[in-house]
Amino acid sequence: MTTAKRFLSVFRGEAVDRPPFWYMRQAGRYLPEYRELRRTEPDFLAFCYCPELTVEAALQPIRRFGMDAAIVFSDILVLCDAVGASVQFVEDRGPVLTPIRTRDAIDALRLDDIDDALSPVCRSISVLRERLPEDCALIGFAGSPWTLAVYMVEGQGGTQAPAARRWAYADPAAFGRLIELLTEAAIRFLDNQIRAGAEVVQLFDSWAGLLPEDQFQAWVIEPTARIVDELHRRWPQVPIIGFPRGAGALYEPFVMGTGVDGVSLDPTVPLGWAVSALQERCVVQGNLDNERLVAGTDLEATAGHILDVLAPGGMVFNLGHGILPATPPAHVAQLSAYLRSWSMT
Ligand code: 1CP
Repeated sequence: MTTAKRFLSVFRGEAVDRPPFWYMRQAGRYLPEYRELRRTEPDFLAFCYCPELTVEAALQPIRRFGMDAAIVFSDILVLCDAVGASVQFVEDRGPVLTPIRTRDAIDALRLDDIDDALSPVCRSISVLRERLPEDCALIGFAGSPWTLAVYMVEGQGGTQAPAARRWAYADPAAFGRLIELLTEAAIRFLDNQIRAGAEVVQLFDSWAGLLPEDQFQAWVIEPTARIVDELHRRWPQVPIIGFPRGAGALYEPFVMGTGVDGVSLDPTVPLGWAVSALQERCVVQGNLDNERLVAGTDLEATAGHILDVLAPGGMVFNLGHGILPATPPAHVAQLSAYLRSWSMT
């Protein structure tokens, strides 16, 4: 069995010899060869729009660790940039955007340019498809509308999103317009990525955990369901993985209400609960704590426990959130060797 088949087989409900694995943020700053490559283009957005560099960045972890899937190297915020929000990545501070707080500011955003603006990402996907080992699946991705709206309204990440949450209560029609625009943008972007060669797509909703139930329904479940419906209609064979990070008990309505084929579990989701509440409806992915991978303690015992509980019902092994810059590559190598040696029997 080839590993591309292994990754895609899981989503078809077929038996596999071992679960496929990849890691969120498997490319990036924890790898010395990435840091060296990044020095050639200090502007991170320009880096994201240069296929020659992004193809190399995406291949680096595959060469070292032999994951069952590569993810195109880009960032969720390229979609904000492409609709006309000004995005800058500031060294040691992260992304900075001009905050969007009025209906006029929303009306100034444009969908017309996104195909052209994001064509380097799709170009990277088609080159990657040629260069990846045949047995390695290729994942495309986009930020979910709620999480992108958080960055656009706040003008930065890493907050409790007070302005976005308040605006959503005060003027749901205007805020809903922003969500709608981002939903359309995500559909077009992911459709283009699949056309270019992405075999699986993941929607990152990194700030889903900030919302109470009714708001989660309106700004996470409904837009995600629209994206999933539209992509399933156009590409019925392409699995869609949702990642509503921090959603807690709302993971269950998320899976039921969106129709995703897979759901990525953050490290706080109890495994037994994931089996009984989620796994009957979709493939689960996760959920080793990324800080444990930095520490490197009990990696095999912890990964083994995740595999024992989740593998029988259909899983993709991953972390509960992205690899951190402080992660020693030797720990990633150790975990990957263990995952490759693990067997269902
Ligand atoms: O200096 C650098 O090299 C920039 C660091 C960096 C990298 C390597 C950023 C800035 N983004 C990325 C790549 C990236 N981002 C990938 C592709 C790499 C891979 O997976 O192998 C992906 C899938 C993302 C997704 C992403 N970007 C998310 C969703 C996942 C998550 O972590 O929750 C989010 C929230 C972002 C925003 C972002 N981009 C970069 C930073 C520092 C941040 C977080 C800022 C914050 O909110 O605090």
